[in-house]
Amino acid sequence: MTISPLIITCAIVGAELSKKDYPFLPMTPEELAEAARGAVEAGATIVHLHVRDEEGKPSQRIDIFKKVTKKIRQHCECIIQYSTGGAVGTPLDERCAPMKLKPDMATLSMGTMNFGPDIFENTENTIRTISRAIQENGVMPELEIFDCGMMDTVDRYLKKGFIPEKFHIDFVLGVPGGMSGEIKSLILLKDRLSPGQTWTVAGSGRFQLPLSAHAIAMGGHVRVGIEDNIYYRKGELAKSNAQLVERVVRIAEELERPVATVKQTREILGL
Ligand code: KMH
Ligand code: ZN
Repeated sequence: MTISPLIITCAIVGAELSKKDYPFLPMTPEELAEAARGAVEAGATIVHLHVRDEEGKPSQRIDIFKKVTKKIRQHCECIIQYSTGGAVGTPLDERCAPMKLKPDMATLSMGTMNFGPDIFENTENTIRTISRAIQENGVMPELEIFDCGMMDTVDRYLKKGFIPEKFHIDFVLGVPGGMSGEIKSLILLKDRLSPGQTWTVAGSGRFQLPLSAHAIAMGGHVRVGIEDNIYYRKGELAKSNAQLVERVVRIAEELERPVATVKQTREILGL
């Protein structure tokens, strides 16, 4: 069996963090473009993007997504994946809005869950509405799976035609309220996949490193970045998104797994 090149996604900012949590958090269009450039230069080919407004608050405003996308494209070549999750509590129409810009990819979370102390709402109506916005704009969805039951939802919604047949999967593990980031969670989820289905794992916090290493060995793909994990190691903040990507590249090299180029990423995901 030939193993495909490793696709590295970098989630550069997210919606939940502030500068109080992480002083180097990129927030302005210039900072986000610089963070993306660093991550891509280090080996990432997909940038998972949230944006912030002028006050640093999470936003789904089209004009900001447009500006940040333009700046990223000026700095580097990569696949840009917009978040439709937004922040906890973002209204549904706002979550869908940036799809009008037709990004390469967009996320589609597959169920409602506790998200730390909050509720991340993804009802059937939410999922169908976002899925429609994604499909109408010819965007490739990445299904965000936070728990095992969400795989059952994928099967059910596929049968009902609520979600498109072609997608990439991202197992987001270790979020308080979702499935744990232990390796056995990943093994359980991977067993649920149809043959040939492409997948990534995004480990939250301290789970990021061990899950990344296992995904590389298991033939999956990896997402790292400050959105999911602000630490390089226990008690030591990561210097940047790029630093987290660089470590994945080094592990992949040791495991003799080549890192995908943008062209290869497009081929692997059928973009
Ligand atoms: N901010 C989280 C509530 C996504 O990007 O699609 C949801 C999230 C998932 O980050
Ligand atoms: Zn996100």
